[in-house]
Amino acid sequence: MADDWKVGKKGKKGLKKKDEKAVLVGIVRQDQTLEQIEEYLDELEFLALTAGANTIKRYIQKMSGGPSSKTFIGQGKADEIEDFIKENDIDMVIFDDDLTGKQTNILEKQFERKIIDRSTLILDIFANRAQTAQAKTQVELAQLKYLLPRLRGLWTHLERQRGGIGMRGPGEQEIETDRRIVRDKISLLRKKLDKIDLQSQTQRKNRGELIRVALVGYTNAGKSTLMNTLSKSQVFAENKLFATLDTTVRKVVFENMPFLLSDTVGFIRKLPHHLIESFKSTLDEVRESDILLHVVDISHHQYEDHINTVMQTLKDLEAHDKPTILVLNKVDLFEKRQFDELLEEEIKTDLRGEMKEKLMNQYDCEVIMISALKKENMEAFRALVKEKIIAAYQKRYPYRTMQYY
Ligand SMILES: Nc1nc2c(ncn2[C@@H]2O[C@H](COP(=O)(O)OP(=O)(O)O)[C@@H](O)[C@H]2O)c(=O)[nH]1
Ligand SMILES: [Mg+2]
Repeated sequence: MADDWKVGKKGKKGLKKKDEKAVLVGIVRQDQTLEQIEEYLDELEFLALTAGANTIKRYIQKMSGGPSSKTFIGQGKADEIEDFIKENDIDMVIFDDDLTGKQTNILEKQFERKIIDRSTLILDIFANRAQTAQAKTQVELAQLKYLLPRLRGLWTHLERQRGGIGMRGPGEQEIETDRRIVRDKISLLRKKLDKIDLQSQTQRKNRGELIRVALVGYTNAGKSTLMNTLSKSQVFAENKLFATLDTTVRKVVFENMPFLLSDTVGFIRKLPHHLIESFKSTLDEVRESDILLHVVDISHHQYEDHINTVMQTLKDLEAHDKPTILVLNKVDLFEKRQFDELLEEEIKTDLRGEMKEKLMNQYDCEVIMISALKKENMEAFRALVKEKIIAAYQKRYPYRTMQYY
């Protein structure tokens, strides 16, 4: 059918096969609610879509005793999923949690389909999005680190496939050889990264005395859009997860006051820790900044969860003690969804105020509502950022006459 084919992006790759079909699988643990898992799967579906897969069906399994070490979801559920994917021509099964090598093998063998877990999916998206040598090396390093502890399980799988009389699968020795190859590659990539890091360190040092402001936030919150609005530069912004991997830094001037603004990769719940480790140098931009603008998609019903994930990740990076403005973005969307059209302006203002107050107390930082896309409340936002920058200059150069304001 002609409909099965569409022209690939910009025609570069010629014809692209129709998007792949996926089913999603999540488990509800003892301390979790079904609702929570549904929301997690919403996010997983968005991740799958970003990677090019359409979700056909979701499976949620209650596992009060924790996941099964063999099939993760239990044999009964696995059989049910097997029937569905074989009847419906599904290409892959995506799990919201990370699987062990052993679980992956067992499931792959039963389903005869690609088995993908959350980390693999995120790593795959990152691999596709990486543009610079630095990002590419960082992703490859994370992928190999993820693979290393799973090699044994994967080998067992190969062993079984090859198995037969007189065919003893690979022994410890061969697994060890493979491990060594992966380890060698890891150390090679590390060296390569160190070299690149050194270059970017020098670059950062050369930026001189300007105050550095970093945009941080959950993926898709609107960081790149805000960067574009503030600096009039064209950073790639898209309604997809992880549109931006590489750090972009721009010099911005607010009424004679210059500063550096950086936009970088966003965070997400359960971001594979190897990825954070590998992206440490990209995230140095965040760690070395003077002020954080924590951008939040206020129209997302899980925005508080998002704020907490970002704050935890900042803590992991040891970047949580900086002056921070919580930027509640997409206020246009939020109000379209939450406010009745006929609501009086005064009441709207009150409701906005209440929300701001609540978050201010909850997170103990400045809060402002904006729409980066519709450019709403940008004047107040600029004034607030300017105030923070002046404070940062004063703190850094207490005895100097300021030339900036
Ligand atoms: N309605 C609305 N959409 C926005 C706003 N800011 C960003 N977006 C959209 O949200 C999506 C993600 O934005 P992006 O800047 O790429 O997010 P990032 O991942 O944080 O860099 C894009 O489709 C933007 O157009 C806003 O204030 N209002
Ligand atoms: Mg972005």
